[in-house]
Order: sequence, then structure tokens, then C-alpha cells
Amino acid sequence: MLKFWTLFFILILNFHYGVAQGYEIDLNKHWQFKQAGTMQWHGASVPGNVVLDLYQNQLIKNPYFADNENSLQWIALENWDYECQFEIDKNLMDYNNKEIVFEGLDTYAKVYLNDSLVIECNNMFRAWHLDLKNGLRIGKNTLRIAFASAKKMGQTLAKQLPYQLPEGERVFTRKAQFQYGWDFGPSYPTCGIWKSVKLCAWNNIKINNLQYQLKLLNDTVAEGFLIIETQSDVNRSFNYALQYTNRDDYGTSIKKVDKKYLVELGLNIDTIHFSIQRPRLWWCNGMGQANMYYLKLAIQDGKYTFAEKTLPIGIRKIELVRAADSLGESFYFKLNNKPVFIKGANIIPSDIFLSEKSSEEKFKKIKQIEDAKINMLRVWGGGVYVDDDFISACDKSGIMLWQDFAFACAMYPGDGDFLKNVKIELKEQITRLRNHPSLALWCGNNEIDEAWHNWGWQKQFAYSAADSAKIWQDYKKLFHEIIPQTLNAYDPNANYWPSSPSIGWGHQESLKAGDSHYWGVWWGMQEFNVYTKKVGRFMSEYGFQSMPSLATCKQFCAEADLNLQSKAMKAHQKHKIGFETIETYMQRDYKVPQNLSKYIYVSQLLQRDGMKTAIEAHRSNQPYCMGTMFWQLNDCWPGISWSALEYDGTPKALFYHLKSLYNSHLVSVSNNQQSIQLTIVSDSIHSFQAKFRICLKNYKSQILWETEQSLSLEANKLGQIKIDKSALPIYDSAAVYLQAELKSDLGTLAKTNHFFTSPKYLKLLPAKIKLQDLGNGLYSLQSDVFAKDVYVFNETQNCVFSDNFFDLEAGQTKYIQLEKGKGIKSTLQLRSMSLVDVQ
Ligand code: BMA
Repeated sequence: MLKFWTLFFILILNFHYGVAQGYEIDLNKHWQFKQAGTMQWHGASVPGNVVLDLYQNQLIKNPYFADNENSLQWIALENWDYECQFEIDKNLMDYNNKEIVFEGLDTYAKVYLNDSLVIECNNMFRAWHLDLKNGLRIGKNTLRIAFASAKKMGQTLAKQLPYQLPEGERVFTRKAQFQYGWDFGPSYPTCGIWKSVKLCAWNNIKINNLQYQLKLLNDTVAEGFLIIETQSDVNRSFNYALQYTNRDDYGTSIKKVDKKYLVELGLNIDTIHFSIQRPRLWWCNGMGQANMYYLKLAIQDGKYTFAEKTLPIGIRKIELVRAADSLGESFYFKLNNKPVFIKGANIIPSDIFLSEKSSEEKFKKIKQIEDAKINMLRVWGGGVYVDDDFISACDKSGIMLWQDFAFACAMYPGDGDFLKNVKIELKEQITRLRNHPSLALWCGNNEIDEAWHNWGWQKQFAYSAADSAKIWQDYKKLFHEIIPQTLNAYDPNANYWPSSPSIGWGHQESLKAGDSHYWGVWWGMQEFNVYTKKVGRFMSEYGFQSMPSLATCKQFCAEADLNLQSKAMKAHQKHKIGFETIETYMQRDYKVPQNLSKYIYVSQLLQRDGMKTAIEAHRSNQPYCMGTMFWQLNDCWPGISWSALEYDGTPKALFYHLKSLYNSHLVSVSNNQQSIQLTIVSDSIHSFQAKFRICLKNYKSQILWETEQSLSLEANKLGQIKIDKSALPIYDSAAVYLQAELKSDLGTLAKTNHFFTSPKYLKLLPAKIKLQDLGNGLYSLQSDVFAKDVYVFNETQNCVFSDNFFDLEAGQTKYIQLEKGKGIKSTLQLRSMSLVDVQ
């Protein structure tokens, strides 16, 4: 409820420093909800989702638990009402312009202000503005939002087409597509006020939008424009003052531009030209600093500031280079004229129930991503567009983003109403994201081109030639015309790629041009080794599932259900033959444990092994291949999936290994009958001298053989070393490991242990691991013999350590730091296991 004093205070504050600006009031509080047609209201959280509101009010069972999802499907078929009352003080009436902004309503929503229908919404990816010229009262006001079932709306719309589109009702609703159920998460296509609601008021002039466009960039200067869109309710001149700094606290202004503008009633577009001498460029993670500049625009008259806005920018040029070459066509990114090998991952929304998570949580995640040496994330098209906080954090951390438009794995309608709705969505999303330096690429969709040509829909839905032609024509209209045209209008410098991938993985050409989703491993059941042969120009998807930790399983399974056969566990495996696939691969390389805790551990090692094979193959094939992004970084609920990070952010074995797999120096080892090959990948932009130490060790970590070689590593070039096996002493290949370490004057650059046979044949020695709590979350570990893949964990609480799933040499002391999070006690009962325990 807006209190008089709050409003009074805001007004006083605004005028105090000569700022006659408008203001914003948060309308996220005091909401309640009920099922349409019933009488009982309950407390609601905004931003939020109806399922979470029902759960918080104890009206339904835990939607993440066991197979509760099945009995909760009714929620998506019902309509839901949300209501809030807010108080308006008469001072607000001094403002000529007032509006309520709904940043996101999911999805079919009728908004009523004091019982009058004021907006009808049909797209969760658009913001909705309610002009308050009429209808607002001094005193108490009521806002009511009636959500209709999106599922039912989709079904009604589907019936209007003479043919059936794949995926039924979901494609008709502009709603996050994964909510209808995907192979990594549940189906809850429900509703909610998923983003903030606020009331904004202003007089005279308001800055609607700022757009930064770089026009010239060389070693000495960056020149650009700031395009200013304002809305005015007066005809008069204002002074525009633009300050730009490279610090966000405005401690030092490096430049100031003042200009007088004549503003007319309504919308105005003005441009300020600016230049920055010797600009500090924006670089991605691993290539340099993600330098930012801050453009602060103030619209003033004399000592009064009527409106002001700050735009963070990064000075950089990102190009997607697609050029014909003797092998096909390149697909790589150039940042500030330097080719970048992309080390990335695909992300999905962080929760099935969409709402805004705290920015602190997002920041924590970005820190994890940065530490894992990731330089690009692909925001997958079956989810939602990246939000402001997350992309701003990516800007600061140098994490580039590949953003898919929100279309995935289906054909979409092409009628006028649908396209009109989508065009507004495109304009809003492009405008919202275009100034962020981290935004590297817009992609039309996920796997639609591939699907149309390979997934057999024509036969499955018995399309006539005319229907087929119409569906494909609708596809081309949206992805080959409307989207590129809209990008050209609102972000002409953007890179665009119509569909990821351009060619399906069953075709050899998919490895010669464009980006590739390689699913021969997992979907095609091929061995991990096939990754070394199927290397394309840019590997934007490939992946392998693993189990989440035991502590996570306990969050969704009762004790009695902690086995792979239980209904509860099966409800959290959304891939039809997911368990069978994991087990088939596990049998190839590991002994399959009967005990769940051990099974989980091995499944994570297996995923790590697969991804390691793929990433090393992709990196060792540069510059033919210039990017690797595994599927998938995170989870939208606690379940079994391809993720590297669990739903609550707990890293799996794969994630812990990323910091070495994505390190700027990587040593990859392979062997055949005669020799051992070592490939050294360096992403460093400088050439340098390094030393390479290679030892053969037994499981008491005794050195059986060693050599040290000097190596001159050229910038962005591979180094190769071959060791003839005849040079080595006779050894039992199941009882040794080869340790390769790349060193410079600064210390170890990369280190790896290579094994000559699959894990199940290794003759590891029983290891006694001493785990000591040194206080303050610091632990030390020691083992009497070589221990492979040491895993430290607690059975009921997920822990994040500075390292985990590491090899421990006999006698070595390893220190790990526990990251203390919510509810983590400083004294925690930890256990450890290593590979020998599952043999
Ligand atoms: C990819 C994605 C998703 C899916 C994943 C695993 O191709 O685009 O559609 O979850 O495969 O099957």
C-alpha cells in the first residue's frame, strides 16, 4: 500500500537537488490470488507463479517432489485471478503522465483497474503499459488480473488451422516453450505475474530509450552515437548533458558534451555524437578486461534536471565470420578483430516456475561461470530471453551471449495476429538487449530448420504438398524476413543466424559449415570416441546426462524411493530411455554400482569423461573448429539431466573439470599401439617458451619414467609432442598413469593424468583417504596411494567446494575450501569416495 508519507518523501527528494524528475513506485506488494469462480483469496508473491503461490499457501503438494507433477496438471487447465489494492495520494495528480508498467504477465491476462477492463495481454515476452489518464482514483485503487488457461487458449487456436502443427497447443502461445514439458524438466504451463509491476509518473519530459551505436573504432579512438528517444508533454528546449566515465560511480567524468535541443510534444529522437580517445576495449573472459564505460544523460534546464538515465556500454566489435574456405564455410567469432575460440555452454531458465530470482543469486552464478573459464553462453530458444540483471552481470564478467529468439523444436503459425504479436515482442526484446556489449549473436530458433528437414513431420502429420509448402513458407517469413528486418531496424550492427543448427547431425555437411548439434553420442548411442571424428566448424550442442547428487535426490524422493526403479525417481527422468542410455554407456567404461550413492558418483564421472573427450577434440581441431558449447549448463528443477550444475547450483563432476578443460592452456593426451600423442592448445594471444614434463607413474605415485622438453608455443597454435612407446620401460597399462604438465616461469599452466585403459580395468590400489577439517570451511586431504577422482560430499546437504572429483597422488596434501551458503554449517559431516570404491 502506498503511504502518503512515502509519496511525500519521494517528491521532496526529487526536488531537493534540483531534480524535477518523475518517479516509480513498486506495485509488487500486497497481492492476493484465487482460482477463478471461487471466493477464497490467498496471499500471493509478485513476481511469481500460481503453482508456487498455491504451494506457499499449502494448498498443493510440493510441485518438485516425487511424481506430484502428474496430479498437479489441473492447475494449467484452470483460470486464476490476482488482485492488489494500492493507495494513491492527491500529489500524484500533479503529474500529467502516469502509467502502470507490467514487465511480464504469463500469458493470457485481462487487466482490470477499478473493475474496468484496461488491457488484454497475450504474450509473456512483452511488457504492457497501462496509461492512467483515466480511471485512477485518489485513495484506494484495485488492480485485478484475470489469467485464462494458456493451454486451453492454445487448443482453441490450434483448431482454427486446417492442419496440425507439431507440438500442438504450445506453438500458438507466446509463452516459454519448455513449460509444456521438455526432456530435462516437468510440464507446468501455468500462469503468473512473472515480472515486476510498477507505477511511473512524470512531467515535461521522459527518456524512453537510449541506444548506443559504435561508428568507428581504431587504436586511437572510438566514435559513436547516443540515440535518445524521449517523450514530451511540452514544446520547448532543453539542455542535454552527456557525461561519460569509465567508472560507474561518476567519481571522474572523462568527458562532457552539452547540447540544446528543441523538443516537441510526443516522441522525439535526438542524437549526440561522442568520441573516446584511446578507448579501453571490452574483452571477453580469458582475453582481457571487460572494460565498461558509463554514459550518463541528463536533460536539464538551468539548475533543474527533468530526466536522467545512465547507459553502461562496452566498446567492442563482435563479428560472426562465415566465409567460404577449401573445407566448407567458417563459423567463428572475431572480437575486436581477433578470432576467439568459444568455450561455452547452453543455458535454460533457472526454474520451471518463472519469476525473478534475486540478483545476488544471479551474480553468484555468473561468478561460478566466470571461474569455469566460460566465455560464451547460448540462451536456448525453448526458454526465455535473458533478463536485465543477468546480462548486466555478463557484461561485467566478459561472458558473451548467444541469444536464441524464443522458438524451439516445432513449426509456428504464420497468421496475421500471431505475427503482429511476435513483431512487437521482437522489437521490445531487441531494444532491451541491444546496448549490452556481451550480446554477440541473435539466433532465430533452436533446431527448427533441422527438424523440418529430418524429423519426419511431413509423414507423421500427413501434410499435403500445399500444407507443407505453406508451413515452410511461414517459417521462412518469420526467420528469414521478419526477424532480420526487425534486427536491421533496431540493432543494425547485430549478428544474426537463422537456426541452430543449420544442418542436422545425420548429414556429413553439418560438419563442414554452420554450427552443429552433435547428438550421435547419447541419442545415437555412439561411443564417446566418435566425438573425436565428428568435429564441425562450431559445436553448439552435444551432451550427456548424469544423476544429481544424493542430497538432491533426497529433496525429491522419500527415503524408500531412493532407487532408479521408483516412480518418484522415474518422474525426474524426462528422457524416454534416459536411464537405459546412461547404463549402456556406464557398462562400457565402469562397473555399474548397485548402491545409489555410488551410481550417482559414477554417472557424473561418465558425463565428465564424455564431455572431456568432446571438448578436447573440438579445441584440438582449431581453427577448423572454433567453438564448443556443451548441452546444458544448468537445471530448471532437481532432476536427472544433461546439466553440469544442479538446480541449486551444486557443481557436478563435469563442472569442476571445466576450469581445466576451458583453461587457456590445455594438454590432451591420446595413445595408440605404438605411440602417445600430446596436443597442447594455447589460447594465449602471445607466443612464449614453456617446459613440458611427462612422467609415467604407478599407483604408489612412484616415477617409472620421465622426460622434460622445452617447447616454444606460438599464439593460437597447437603444439604437438609424440612419444614412441618403445622409449618407455615395460609397464602394465592398467597399473600406471601418464602425467603431463605444462609449465612456464609463472608455474603450472596445465596438467593432466592420462590412463591407458578404461576405468573399469584399472588396477587401482585401495586408498585410505584422510580428510581433515581445518576450520573455517578449509579441509585437507591425503591419501596413502594414488586415488583417482576423489569426491567429497555430505549425504543430505549439497556443498560447493573450490575443487572436487580430483586425483590425489600418494602423500600429496590437497586443500579444498567449502563455500558457505545458506544453511551450511561450519562443521559438516563430510565423506569421501574415490574410483577404487566402485570397482
Ligand atoms: C537439444 C536441445 C533440447 C534438448 C536436448 C537434449 O537439442 O535443443 O531440445 O533438451 O537436445 O535432448
